[in-house]
Amino acid sequence: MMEEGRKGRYTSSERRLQALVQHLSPSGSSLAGVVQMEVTASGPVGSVFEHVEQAPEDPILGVTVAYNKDPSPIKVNLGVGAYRTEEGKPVILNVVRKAEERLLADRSRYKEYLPITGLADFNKLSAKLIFGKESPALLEKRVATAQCLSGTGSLRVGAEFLAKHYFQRLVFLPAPTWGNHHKIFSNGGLTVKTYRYYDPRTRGLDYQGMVEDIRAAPSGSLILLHACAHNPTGVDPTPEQWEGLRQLIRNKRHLPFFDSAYQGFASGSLDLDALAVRSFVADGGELLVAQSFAKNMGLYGERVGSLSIVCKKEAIATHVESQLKLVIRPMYSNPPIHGASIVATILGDSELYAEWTIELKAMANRIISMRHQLHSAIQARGTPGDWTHILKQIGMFSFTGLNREQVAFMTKEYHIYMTSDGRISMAGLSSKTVPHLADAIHAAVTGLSFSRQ
Ligand code: PLA
Repeated sequence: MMEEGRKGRYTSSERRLQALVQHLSPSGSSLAGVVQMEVTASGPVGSVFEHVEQAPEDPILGVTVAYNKDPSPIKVNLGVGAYRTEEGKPVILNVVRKAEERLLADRSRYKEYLPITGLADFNKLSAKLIFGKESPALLEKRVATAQCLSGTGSLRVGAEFLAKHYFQRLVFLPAPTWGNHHKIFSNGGLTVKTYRYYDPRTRGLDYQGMVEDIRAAPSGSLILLHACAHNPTGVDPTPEQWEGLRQLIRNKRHLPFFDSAYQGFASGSLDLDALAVRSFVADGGELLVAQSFAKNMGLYGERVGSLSIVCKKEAIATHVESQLKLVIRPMYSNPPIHGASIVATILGDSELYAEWTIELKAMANRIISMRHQLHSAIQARGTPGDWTHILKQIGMFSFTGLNREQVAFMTKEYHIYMTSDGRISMAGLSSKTVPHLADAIHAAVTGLSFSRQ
């Protein structure tokens, strides 16, 4: 009764604030006093978001934010892994243009909602690309595939599905790994741990450490593996090491989750880059794969990718797919249509497919040639240290070994932007910018101010 009486004396904005205070401090010692102090005739004083702190920029995408603010004409962005031409320009593949022209000309197409799991043709073709035409899992129809929002969205949907339906909540990530993995998996409801992966002394794989950690993980753990072109290190297991890992993971009854963000970018061959995944499918065991078409088709902003879950039987895959829909529907309802239509057009047409593989190989080759040019330029300057890892590393990135201070120096003095762990995107480099980068590396390593001309 007394509450009712008090309520009647407050204006609606006072009541809203009262509800907020109640929400923030349910025990609300002197509620009426607080409300009176905080409210004026014109409404509440200050912002209800006053306590919200400034968040740091993303460690990778924030590099581009800083780069964009720099007015220097010599600046170079080697932060995010985005392919650039020799002229330093972003590129749209010719096959993508052709596919888009076809889509535009086809008047029978609509912009209706896609089903929750996306474009059916895209899903079939995407799964075929990673598993191979003759894949037993595909022939036996025991793969559930959902089109998701690029690689990130596919990982996130996979994480949430596992948190809901898998008995083990532990996911082991390589140390180091793509920084976003940690947040994707913990936000998806899993507990994140790491396994040893990279040895800074050898600048290679710590295979022994990796095996020990995966062996020591509780049976049934989720093991996140980069299908190829490990980010950020550029270090992949050899085929023999993959075989050892496969046996270990299967013996321990762990569940592998592959992140395939660079198929075709490592070797230039789509099939070679899928070998690790295919070897795990060939043994008949279960696994998950997140695919991205951001890099290999240059469809970064189209957000096109897929999650495939390989199951033991067709009926199980059907159930799994039905549950994926329950994860996706309240998250973003259904995926966008345009990017998936481009990919389906290219993968479904033998001529376009053949042309794509040529363009993809050209991108991979340009990256490899940047490795050689950078290595030679560093050699030519007599920079101390062994730089052969620049040649040996695979994929879009080079994990240079430069430390945080050296990176900060290169950004400040040479306007070269890269992630603070010393990773550089080789795909952002060109013949014109290689000498500038080599000068900066030389200066950072020797502590000298090398000529910038
Ligand atoms: N997985 C790995 C290993 C990646 O490196 C990236 C992208 C993704 C997934 C996700 O890509 P997508 O969602 O765009 O398909 N890594 C980039 C970009 C290229 C980024 O950080 O978002 C990178 O610079 O590391």
